[in-house]
Amino acid sequence: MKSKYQWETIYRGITAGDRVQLGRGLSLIESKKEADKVEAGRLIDACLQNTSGKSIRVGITGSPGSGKSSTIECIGMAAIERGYKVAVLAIDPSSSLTGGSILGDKTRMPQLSASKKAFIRPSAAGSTLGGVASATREAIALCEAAGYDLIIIETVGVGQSETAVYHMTDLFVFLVLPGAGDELQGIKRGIVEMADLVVINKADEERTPLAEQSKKDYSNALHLFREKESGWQVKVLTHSIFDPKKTEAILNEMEDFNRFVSEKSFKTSKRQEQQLNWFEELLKTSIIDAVLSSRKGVEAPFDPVKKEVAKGILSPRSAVLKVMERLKGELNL
Ligand SMILES: Nc1nc2c(ncn2[C@@H]2O[C@H](COP(=O)(O)OP(=O)(O)O)[C@@H](O)[C@H]2O)c(=O)[nH]1
Ligand SMILES: [Mg+2]
Repeated sequence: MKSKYQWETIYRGITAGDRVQLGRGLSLIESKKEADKVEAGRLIDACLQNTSGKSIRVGITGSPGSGKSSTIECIGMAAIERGYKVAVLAIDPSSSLTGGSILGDKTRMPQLSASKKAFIRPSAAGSTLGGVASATREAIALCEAAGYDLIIIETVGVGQSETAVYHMTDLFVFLVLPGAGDELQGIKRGIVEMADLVVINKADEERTPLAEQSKKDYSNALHLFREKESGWQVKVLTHSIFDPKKTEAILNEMEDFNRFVSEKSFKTSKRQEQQLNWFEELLKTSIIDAVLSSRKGVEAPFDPVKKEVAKGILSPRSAVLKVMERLKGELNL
C-alpha cells in the first residue's frame, strides 16, 4: 500500500509557512501505517535540518488547574507582540490511552487560537508515554521548520510526562499555586529540581500576600538545591493572568535564560544530548517490540522463552541471559 501522503509536498508547504500542510505533517508522523512511516521519516529528517538554534523550547508543568493553559495564552500573546511565532503542543498520556485528546485546553487560549502567528496542537495520540513523547519531539521539529520560534509544551497528564517534557525542552517552568509548599517535599521535589524557573501563579486578589510568602519560601529552598550545570540561577516569579507586567517579566526571564545558555553553548550541547537520548529510547522500545511482540500467525522469536518464564521453568534472569546470548550471536556484538 502506498502512502496517501507525499513528504516533499508537505515539506515544501511547511517551510513556506502553510498551516494546512503543517497539520497534515503532524497527522503523518502520528500514522501507524507502515507506508506512512517511511514518508514520515523522510519528512522529519528534512525538517530536522531546518530546526533553528534560535528557537526557545519551553516546557510548562504544574498541577491540573494551576493555570498552565491560561498562562501560556498570556505568554504567547506577549511573545507575538515581540515578533515571535508561537507553537503550543501538549503532552497528555492519560488522554491518549483512552483515545481522546485534550481539545478543551484550546478554550483557555482564545486569542492564541485565533492568531495567525500561533499554532496550537492538542496532545499526540499514542499508546505509551514513550510513543507520545517521540511524536511530540517530531512535532517540535516540524513546527520549527515552519518558522515557529517559541515552542511551548504543556504537560496535561500527571506523573512521568514531566520528565519526558524536561528531556525535550531548553527551559523547564514549574507553575505552582500560592501556599502550595508541598511541592518542596516528596515526589514533587524532583520536579522543583528540574525547573529553570518557578512561577507562583494566581498571585492576585486575596492570594497576593500568600503568593509573596510562597515566593520567599521557594527562593530559600532553591538555595539548598544543587547548582545547575550551566551555572544558571533559578528564579521564582509571581504571576497573574490579569497582570500583563508580570507576564512580561516571565518572558524577559525566558529570553535571559535563552541568551545565557546560548552564549555558553549549553543549549547546543543539551540539545545534542537530548537527540541521542531520544534515539536510544526509540531503539530500546523497537528492540523490545521486536523481541517480545507476537505477530499474527507467526510465533515471535522469543515466544518459547516467554512461555518457559511464565511456567516457572526458566527464571527471568536466565531467560534474559539466553535471549541476549542469541541476540549478540546473531548481531555479532
Ligand atoms: N485568579 C486567577 N485565576 C486563574 C489564573 N490563571 C488561571 N486561572 C484560572 O484557573 C483555572 C484553571 O486554568 P487552566 O489554565 O485551565 O489550568 P491548567 O489545568 O493548569 O491548564 C481557570 O478557571 C482559569 O481561569 C490567575 O492568574 N488568576
Ligand atoms: Mg491546561
